Amino acid sequence: MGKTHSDIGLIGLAVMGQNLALNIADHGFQISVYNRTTEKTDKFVAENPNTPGGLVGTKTLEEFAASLARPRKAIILVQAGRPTDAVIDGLAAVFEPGDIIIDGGNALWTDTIRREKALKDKGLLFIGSGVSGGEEGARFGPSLMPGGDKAAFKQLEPIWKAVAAKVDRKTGKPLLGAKPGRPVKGGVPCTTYIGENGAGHYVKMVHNGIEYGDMQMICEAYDLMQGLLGLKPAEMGEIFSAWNRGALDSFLIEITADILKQKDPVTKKPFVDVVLDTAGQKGTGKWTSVNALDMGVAAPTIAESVFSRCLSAIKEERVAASRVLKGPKVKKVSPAKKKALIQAIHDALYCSKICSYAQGFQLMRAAQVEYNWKLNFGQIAQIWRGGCIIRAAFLQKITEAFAKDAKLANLLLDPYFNKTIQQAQANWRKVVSLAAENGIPVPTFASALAYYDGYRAARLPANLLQAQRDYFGAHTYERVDQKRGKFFHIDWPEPSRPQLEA
Ligand code: NBP
Repeated sequence: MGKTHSDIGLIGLAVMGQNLALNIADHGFQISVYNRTTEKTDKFVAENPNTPGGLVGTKTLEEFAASLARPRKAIILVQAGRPTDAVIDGLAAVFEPGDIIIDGGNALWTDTIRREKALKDKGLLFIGSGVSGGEEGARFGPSLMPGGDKAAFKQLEPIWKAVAAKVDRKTGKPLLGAKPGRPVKGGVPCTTYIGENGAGHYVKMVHNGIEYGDMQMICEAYDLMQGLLGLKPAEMGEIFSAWNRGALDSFLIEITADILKQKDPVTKKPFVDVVLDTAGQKGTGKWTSVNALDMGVAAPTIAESVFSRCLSAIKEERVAASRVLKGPKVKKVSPAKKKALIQAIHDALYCSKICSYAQGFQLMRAAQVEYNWKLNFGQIAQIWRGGCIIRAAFLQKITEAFAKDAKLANLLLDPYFNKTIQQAQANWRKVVSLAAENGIPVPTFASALAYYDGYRAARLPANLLQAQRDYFGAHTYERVDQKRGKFFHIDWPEPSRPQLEA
C-alpha cells in the first residue's frame, strides 16, 4: 500500500527521466511521474510495478500536483529551452507558494537565473541542478550539481544525496556496484549545494566543456599512435587499459579501451574503423567557449575541442581538400622507439588534461565574481569523482590542491601539478613537435602547451600588439617604467599609402 502523497514528482519520461525516477524509487521514495505523451507514462509505470518506493502515474498536471506531499517537489527532465519553459509555466499554474521546481535538464545558466527570478515573484522556489552521467548515471548514481534557493535545496537534499553516485570518503574512489533495487550504501555522495540561482547549471556546463576537451585529447592520442606507430585498434585498446591503471584512470579512458577492442558485429572489422569520422556538438561545449570569450578568460583547449568537432563535421569538404592541399608524408617511428613514444603520448595527454581543467576552473573563478557566487572548487572536483562522464582519479588531486589552498590562483601553480608538468613536459613538447613535423593535427595538445607557455611567460609580445593598436587607433598604451593604469599615446607618422599617379 503506497503513501497517500508522493515524496517527489518527475516530469519528462525520456531516457534521463525514466532512469532517474527508477533510481529515486529504488531508494524508497515514492515518486509521481508525468509525461506530455500519456502512453509513455502508462507503459513506464506498467513495466516497473515493484520498485521499493513505488511509481505513481499521473495523466494531467492537476493530478500530478494533487499527488505530491507539501511542499511539493517536482523534477523536470525535458528538452532544454522552450519545452522547459512550457513545463514550468504549466507547473506554476497548479503549484502553490512554497512549492519547489527542480530543472534537471541541460539548461543555459542564464535561463536558470531568469526562471528563478520569475518564479520567486510567484512565491515558487526553483533549483537548477546539473545531472551528469547520462542514462547509466541517472539510473545508478549521477553527479548532481544543484544551484538556486538554498532553503529549497535543504528540502531536496535527502533525496539528492541518496540517489547521487558515492565515492570513498578517504580516497575519493567511486563506490561501484549499484544494481536495480540495490543501491550503494555509505560513502560521500557526489552532490553538494553549488551556489545561488544559475550556479549549478553553470558548473554543469563547464563540466561538459571539460568533457569535450577530454574526449578530443584522447582522440589525438589515438590518432598519433595509429599515425606514427601504425598500431591497430585492439593494440591501442590494451594501451588505454594500461593507462587506466595509472594517473589517467578515468571513465573516458576506460570506455576508449573497450571501444578500441570492440569488433563491428556486421563486418567483424575493428568497430572504430567503420564509424564515420564526423562529430556533432549539442551546445554545452560551445556555451562554455562562448562564455570564456565573453568573460575574457583563456580557455583555448576547451574551445579547440569544439572547433575540432566543427572541422570533423565538414567531411566532404575535407575529402576534397585532401586531394589538393599537401603536407609532409607521415614518417613511421621505428619499433625500437615505440615504448618511449607511447609514454610520451601518455605524458602529452596528461599535461594537456591538467591545462584543460585549469582553464575550466579559471572560468568558474571568473563566473563566481561575475555572478556573486561562492563556489567551493575542491567540493566541485570531489562531486565529479563519481557518477559523471569526466570522473577520474586525477580529480582527487584537484580536491587536495584546493583543500591546501582555497584561493589557488591557477591549478598549474599547485605543487603536485607543477611537478607533474615539469617531469612530463619534455615528452609533451616532443609529441607536439612530432605531430607538427608529420602533419597530424593535435589542436588540444598544442593549444594546451601554448596555454602553459603563455601562462608562465613573464613577458608576452602583447607590447608590440598594444603599440600597433596605439598606432592605428590611438588606443593608448601602458609603460613598463610607470604604474599600471596610466595610459600614454605618441604621435605616429601617417601610415604609408600607395601614391596615386598624377
Ligand atoms: P530529451 O531531451 O530528448 O527530451 C524528451 C522529453 O521532453 C520527453 O519526455 C518529451 O515528452 C518532453 N517534451 C518535449 Br521534447 N517538449 C515538451 C513540451 N513542450 N512539454 C512537455 N514535455 C515536453 O530527453 P533526455 O535525453 O532524457 O534529456 C532530458 C534532459 O536532460 C535534457 O535537458 C537533456 O539536455 C538533459 N541531459 C541529458 C543527458 C543524456 O545523456 N541524454 C545527460 C545529461 C542531461 P514527449 O514524450 O511527450 O515527447
